[in-house]
Amino acid sequence: MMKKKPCELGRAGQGRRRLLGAAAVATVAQAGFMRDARAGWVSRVLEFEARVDEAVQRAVVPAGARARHYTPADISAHFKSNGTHDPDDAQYQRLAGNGFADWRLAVDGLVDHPTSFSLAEIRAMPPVTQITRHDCVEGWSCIGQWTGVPLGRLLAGLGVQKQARYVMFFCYDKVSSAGGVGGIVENYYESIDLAEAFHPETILAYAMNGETLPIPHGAPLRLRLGRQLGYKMPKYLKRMTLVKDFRGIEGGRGGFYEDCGYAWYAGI
Ligand SMILES: Nc1nc2c(c(=O)[nH]1)N[C@H]1C(S)=C(S)[C@@H](COP(=O)(O)O)O[C@H]1N2
Ligand SMILES: [Mo]
Repeated sequence: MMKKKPCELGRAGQGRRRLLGAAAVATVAQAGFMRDARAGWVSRVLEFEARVDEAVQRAVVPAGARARHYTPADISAHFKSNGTHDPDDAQYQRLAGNGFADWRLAVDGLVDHPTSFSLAEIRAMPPVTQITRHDCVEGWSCIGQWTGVPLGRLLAGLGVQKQARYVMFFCYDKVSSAGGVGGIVENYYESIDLAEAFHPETILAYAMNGETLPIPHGAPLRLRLGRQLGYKMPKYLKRMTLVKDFRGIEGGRGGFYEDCGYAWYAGI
């Protein structure tokens, strides 16, 4: 019998998380102002801050750096589900009702060969399995084992075009900002750059702790990254698009949490 630990509050990084939280509150206030006043310069300043944050983090964590890997004994007995637990979406519920046999992941945008993949096709690709820690911006961490296909391997066959800079992910669930800051209601979405997309620890996961990915954790497919916070890992994937710029998409900041004021680069 494997000894399993509960998820932990805090751990290393709790102080930083609290700081991040405070910064996020400040940024949310700024973002609210930005929306109301449509002040172009504020938006430019915020974008500059985001770029500086990313540059500083990338200097500290080299692009090829790996996440810490754990052993089966470290796996959390109960892995918290956060955000959406079961998308309230008719199409998703139909797909789930049929064990996701008809689900397909569309891939389009700046690729030579736009296509879509069934779950069976994704499961037939050479898998990787890794035991890593999930850190939520709210201050809790859980350790889990994920199995899936490296995103880079999947993209490599599609002919990613030179102008492409980001992979955008669109999900089945609708979410809204807690305090209604800026009145944001969106389908969950996220974005990562190509360096992150081609990192070997960046996987599209369909299994967790040796079992089919459960609905609370994003069935049938979710993104897993080694070195960023939980909100950068969209669940309930529907479509991926390669773009050179995400400013014209949804709230324009590259993701739902970002549109609510959190950093685009959420390095751990
Ligand atoms: N589609 C979607 N993806 C999502 C979320 C969500 O609400 N919807 N929540 C995010 C947040 S904040 C976290 S911490 C993780 C939670 O993943 P888990 O439910 O497997 O713990 O998913 C992220 N991805
Ligand atoms: Mo999170």
